[in-house]
Amino acid sequence: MVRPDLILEQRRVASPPTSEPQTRAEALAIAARALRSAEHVCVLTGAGISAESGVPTFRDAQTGMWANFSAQQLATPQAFADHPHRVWHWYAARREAVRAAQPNPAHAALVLLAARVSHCTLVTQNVDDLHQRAGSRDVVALHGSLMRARCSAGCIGSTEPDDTVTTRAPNCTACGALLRPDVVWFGEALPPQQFETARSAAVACDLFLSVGTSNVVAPAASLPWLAASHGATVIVVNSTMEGQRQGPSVLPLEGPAGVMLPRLVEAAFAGKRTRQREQQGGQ
Ligand code: BJW
Repeated sequence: MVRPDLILEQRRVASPPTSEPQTRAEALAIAARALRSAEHVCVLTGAGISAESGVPTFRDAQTGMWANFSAQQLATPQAFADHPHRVWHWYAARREAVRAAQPNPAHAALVLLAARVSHCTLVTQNVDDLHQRAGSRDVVALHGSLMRARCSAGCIGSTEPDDTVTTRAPNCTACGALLRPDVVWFGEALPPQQFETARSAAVACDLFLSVGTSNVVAPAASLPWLAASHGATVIVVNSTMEGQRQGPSVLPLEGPAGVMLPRLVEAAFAGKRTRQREQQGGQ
């Protein structure tokens, strides 16, 4: 039988942490070294990356007319079955908030990162479109899109919702059933191809970067540990490390993503040419 520890030894590991970093500056320097030497980076983002754009995180307490509901109660097939118009209205209000928001420096730092490393896979649990608007390409969206709708009876594919009336779920133009947000609710399966891409990237990467996620929702939450079990270093960027898993392969970077990510990318790649320039042999 092949010993798993020997398999891990054979993998190229991106400068794993050697000792517990003492200060934030030290943690940043160690993480930057790991990032600079990585060949394949897999990034997993959550709601925290959009917080500094003014988009509430999923587990933030709701405000205004939604204050009596929790997001966990509204994001379920049962909630839509029981109160489709209430659920539609909540999603329409969130679409409006996202349309008014702009990508922040954390989204921009990931665009820069993708240009600096040989291979970067960006996986998001977010349903906003801020990564795409920042300029990230080939975003692997595990939980669907807030900006799209589909027939609740499954007869048509994804469509852009008409938000002229936001308080009632519209009917499908093909079969008359209600349209629903094109997102993945609790108890629903993730898009299989997207999840397979994310899983393969977690297995293959030498550095996994987890940003702004509470890491509690399966199966996305398994990705960092899948990466770690295949020898990758895991950098966790979060405004708080409370509730985040620790371990010998984990480098915690505590602070707002909009501050920590640009610093990390700058520290890792200061003076290093972009991949495009390297390929062109440019100056
Ligand atoms: C900052 C910051 C700053 C703040 N800088 N950081 C028991 C009962 C029922 C179900 C289950 C159960 N046990 C397990 C399950 C399965 C379930 C699950 O995991 N539930 C857990 C809650 C326990 N999972 C599922 O149901 C999934 N499906 C599934 O398992 O299917 C099986 C199946 C197979 C085959 C056939 C059928 C079924 C589906 C999960 C779908 C999740 N969907 C949602 C809603 C999307 C639509 C919408 O947005 O309305 O996705 S839930 C919600 O959580 C949303 C998010 O993408 C996801 C993750 O949240 P995220 O991004 O981590 O946000 P927060 O708010 O939790 O955290 C923010 C973080 O940012 C915090 O850590 C802050 O500290 C940090 N932060 N500001 C950096 N400035």
